[in-house]
Amino acid sequence: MAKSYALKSEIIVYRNILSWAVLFLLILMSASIAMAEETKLAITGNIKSEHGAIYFSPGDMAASKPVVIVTSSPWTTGKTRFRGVFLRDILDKVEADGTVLKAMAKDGYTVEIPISDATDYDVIIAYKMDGEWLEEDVYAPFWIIYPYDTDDELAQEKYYGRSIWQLTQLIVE
Ligand SMILES: Nc1nc2c(c(=O)[nH]1)N[C@H]1C(S)=C(S)[C@@H](COP(=O)(O)O)O[C@H]1N2
Ligand SMILES: [Mo]
Repeated sequence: MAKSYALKSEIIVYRNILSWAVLFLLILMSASIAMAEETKLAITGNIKSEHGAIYFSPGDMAASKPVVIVTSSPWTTGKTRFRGVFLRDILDKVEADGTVLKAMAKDGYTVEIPISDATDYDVIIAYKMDGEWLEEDVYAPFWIIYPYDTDDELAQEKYYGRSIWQLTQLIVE
């Protein structure tokens, strides 16, 4: 009688350990799913879309024809390789119809970019820098980059200000 009681409580202890282990695994799994979820860029406003915003993850962008800009910039030392896609190609893809882009970043920064910049210059939406994906909470998911070195006109505050990093939203107006 006493023996079977001890056995029973031992089973309960094991069962408890097992349920804690399962719970721990579930927490671990949901944490890694949350980490794998990339921040995306939402394009809204005057675009062709049945259901509102069109979203692009860095992976989605990387599936399009890549463009590389090798340039110096106020934020990097020496020449940096930025990889991305032409802003004009993305605007074409979503059938953007307007004159200005209201760009917003994860850090709260906002700036207006004339759509004419996309055709006047080889502006890119960058997702990689020197071969690495842009870093989360620094520049990710996207960074608007102008070819500052190839056009003297671009190496000025006006265009640096439009070089928004942590870009998460573009509203076409
Ligand atoms: N997400 C984000 N992008 C940004 C900014 C910012 O604060 N946040 N500053 C802008 C401005 S006003 C300029 S001039 C350039 C350079 O900013 P810095 O001199 O602070 O590096 O980046 C632009 N892009
Ligand atoms: Mo600025």
